[in-house]
Amino acid sequence: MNSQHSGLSPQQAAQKAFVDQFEYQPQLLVYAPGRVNIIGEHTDYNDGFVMPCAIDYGTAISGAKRTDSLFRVYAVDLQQWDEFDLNKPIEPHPEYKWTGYVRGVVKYIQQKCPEFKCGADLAISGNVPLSSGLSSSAALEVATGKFCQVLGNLALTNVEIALIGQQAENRFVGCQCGNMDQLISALGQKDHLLKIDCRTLETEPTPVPHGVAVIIVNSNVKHDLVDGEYNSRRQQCEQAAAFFGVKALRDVSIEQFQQRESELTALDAVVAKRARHIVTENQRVLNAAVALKKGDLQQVGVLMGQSHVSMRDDFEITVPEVDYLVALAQEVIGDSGGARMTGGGFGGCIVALAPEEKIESVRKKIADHYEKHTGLKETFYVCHASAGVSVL
Ligand code: GAF
Repeated sequence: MNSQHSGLSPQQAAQKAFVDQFEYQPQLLVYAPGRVNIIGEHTDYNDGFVMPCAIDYGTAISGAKRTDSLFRVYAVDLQQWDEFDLNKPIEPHPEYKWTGYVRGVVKYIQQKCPEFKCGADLAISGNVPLSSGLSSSAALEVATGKFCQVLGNLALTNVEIALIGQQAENRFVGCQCGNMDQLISALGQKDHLLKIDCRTLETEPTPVPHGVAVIIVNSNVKHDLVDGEYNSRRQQCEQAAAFFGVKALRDVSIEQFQQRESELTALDAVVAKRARHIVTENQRVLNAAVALKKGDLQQVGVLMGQSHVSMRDDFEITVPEVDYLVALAQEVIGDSGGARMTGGGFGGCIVALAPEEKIESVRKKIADHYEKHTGLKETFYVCHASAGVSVL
């Protein structure tokens, strides 16, 4: 879903397309944002900690209730249609992957709220760059969930909507993702990062420090078709948790890990590296939250740098283009902030926190070198920490 070339906002594009395609007036407009994760990667499905913010790119759904049980869905940016019937078993679409996020959410909403029976017409448009680690899929899931909740007047909280989105992705689409992306899309707060405890679902907002920019640079290495790599990381983490005899790696401290690291390495060196990333990354999130509160950007930058190295060497989810982007950004930012890969990995984006006055020099450094070195053109965004899902 991508409305960015039409010149319209996702909300405007969805509203306009609804009228053009369905030829009557919509009754509801919802919007859910994508996200960027500042620190805490792959820790969510280990019951650990993450610190993302919602971004000012997202997905809008304009729609209206029908009198029958049909769901008719138009994806504005792809110019594709989907149609399914709430009175029949909801199965995956044979061709279009995006439909899984809508169908999956509707299916699990129906399971949780059997009273949800009304069909609907929907026009969907978004501007989250696709396959780049900024959670276009979570934005679509959360927007769909919110749309159904309001349309059906269902007693669902935003947290429940987020968890239904995750369930759709796990069971319907087949990616064993954690809960971070959907939670931040549902719960984001304007101008704040949100530390999330992915086990207890407790959240703690921290303001983005005054004068600090959240910069995102897309390597434009698409991370499509890597669900297998993602799922295998999850399995390796589960193997490590079983070795330590705990429910999830969240329950292993750095000291406990170090005590038994050589034993685990002898058994399976790859699993040991994966576990080392998770155990150290959890601690980095906690440390970063403390440093941010004190306004200690230098320390946040150190932790972001360590996080990147850990993702590159232990979790092995970065690619050379992304490593290069991080190095370029770090060179300019120095100890005034930090940069790291963000998201699931295998391509996608980097995120940097830097004083606003450094934005242009980071942009220039990357523009001068990235394409020459990699043959790919980057996309540069300065984004603003934004509110979560809303009904407009
Ligand atoms: C993807 C997943 F969907 C998230 O749950 C999370 O694991 C992230 O990768 C890595 O931190 O976005």
